Amino acid sequence: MWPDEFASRYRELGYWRGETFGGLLREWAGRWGERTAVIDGETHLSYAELDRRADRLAAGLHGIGVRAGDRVVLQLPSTAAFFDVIFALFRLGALPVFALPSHRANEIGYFCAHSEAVALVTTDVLDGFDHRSLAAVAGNARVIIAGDPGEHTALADLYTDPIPLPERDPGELAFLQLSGGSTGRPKLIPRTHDDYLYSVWASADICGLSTETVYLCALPVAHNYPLSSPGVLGVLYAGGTVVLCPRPDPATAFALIERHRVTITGVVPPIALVWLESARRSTRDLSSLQVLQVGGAKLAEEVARRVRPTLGCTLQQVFGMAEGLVNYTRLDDPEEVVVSTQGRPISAHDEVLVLDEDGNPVPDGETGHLLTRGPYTIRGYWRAEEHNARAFTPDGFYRTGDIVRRDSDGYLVVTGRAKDQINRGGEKIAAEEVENELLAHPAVHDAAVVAMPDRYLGERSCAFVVLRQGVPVPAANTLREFVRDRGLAAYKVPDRVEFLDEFPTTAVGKTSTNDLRAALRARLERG
Ligand code: OOB
Repeated sequence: MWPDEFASRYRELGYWRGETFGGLLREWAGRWGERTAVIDGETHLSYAELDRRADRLAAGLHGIGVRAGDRVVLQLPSTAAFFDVIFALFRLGALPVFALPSHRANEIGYFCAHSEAVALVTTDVLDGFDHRSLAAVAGNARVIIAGDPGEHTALADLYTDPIPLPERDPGELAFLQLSGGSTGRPKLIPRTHDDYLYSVWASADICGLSTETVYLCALPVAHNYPLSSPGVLGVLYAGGTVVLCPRPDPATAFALIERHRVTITGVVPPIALVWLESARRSTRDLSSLQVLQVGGAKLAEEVARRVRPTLGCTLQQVFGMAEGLVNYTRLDDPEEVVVSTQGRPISAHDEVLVLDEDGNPVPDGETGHLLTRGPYTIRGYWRAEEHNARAFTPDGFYRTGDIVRRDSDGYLVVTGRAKDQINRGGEKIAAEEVENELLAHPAVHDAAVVAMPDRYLGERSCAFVVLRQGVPVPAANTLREFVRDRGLAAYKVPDRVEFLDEFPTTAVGKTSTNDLRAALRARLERG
């Protein structure tokens, strides 16, 4: 949490407005009552209905023992139920832990255990996977299912007559987000009402949202980007309409854009690429679209240049992180800035440092490590003291692990990454987490996971493996299956597995991932 002097400054500046999510929904319902807040298929929910549903579900969750400060692991796709649950929890003061639909037993089990969750809210069957099976790893958490509950508690049965609940304190935690991570398990990111809401309303301003906004939520809603940059929460703040999109393929997304006259949406670079290809052949009317946001991973300049000519809308690059700092190109920036930079910070009080290897600031225009501190960037992960000592400087700057260049106007260009992470089309993979799973295989002596360049996703993952002596050699696919069977999300399963007799080492004897990446490049070039 922020030191007092910073907290008071952010309040005095008017960034932290003393609002809470639960309180705001009440205000919105008063102001925009019957306007449509959320569209999920044929279901249209007004602001007033959202407010009533949150009250009824809060009462039901209270009835089964969910209390202020409790953690609830939440794994829902982009559906209306997601909104009911988050606002019900906000009203109770209980903290959602935002898991993604692609997470499996490994991740969900860890989130439940580490957060000491009292409940796991998930769905029934999605993309062929039965999420009810995750009950096996929920530990003491009560399992609540949106959909057919099987032997578990049905979310639908929890809506009951509202009970009086005390207002929450804007300075307290609202929820826990997940970090993309670079070391071991994903870290939990504690966000308060005050700090997160600042990023939400300031983003809504920057993106020009209003009651006329129709936002297509094309990415999984629980991720920080579609949630708050400006995302669904920004749209609700502005009194607009959120259209939920079950899948981001062009057929599904374009049909929704046409039907609901969508004005703005946000995607990751691989989806932007597919949309640009399809838009040329599509007969859908996409003329309502004013802004296409692209972020989560680096957008190639060549692709960026195609957005306006192909879709006839403004591109907005978004370079953000669940830990806080979000950069946007502005809607009135010159095209050159929009296509060639990843934007500048939301706030005049986002402090940005670009440092060389020795920790000294580099001049504008030169690349260095990005560190940041500010009114909506956390000062530490949740219950991770040891890791925090490395991930944050003593004076509270977050080491993002990104390598950037800053120009004289404060715009950032992301040029690389210092963290052991693979950015697979916006989905982040911590190398160490996958290495640990590979190391559990009896034939594996050592493992190192690195990024390999990919035309479509930007990066894919490659696992280098040294086998134990004298064991039968497993097939690459056997190792991939092994990791999957250990309950790791599919996007973390190595795309490629390479066997080596030993790992190249650095001068001090550590595995040299640089050499591994070079070896991989050479192999890929040879074909
Ligand atoms: C967003 O959040 P996370 O937490 O999944 O990932 C953050 C990391 C950044 O540190 C950076 O390495 C990478 O993702 N990243 C980008 C990027 N946007 C994110 N790298 C290059 N260019 C970009 N435009 O990904 C996120 C959170 C809020 C808004 C947007 C994205």
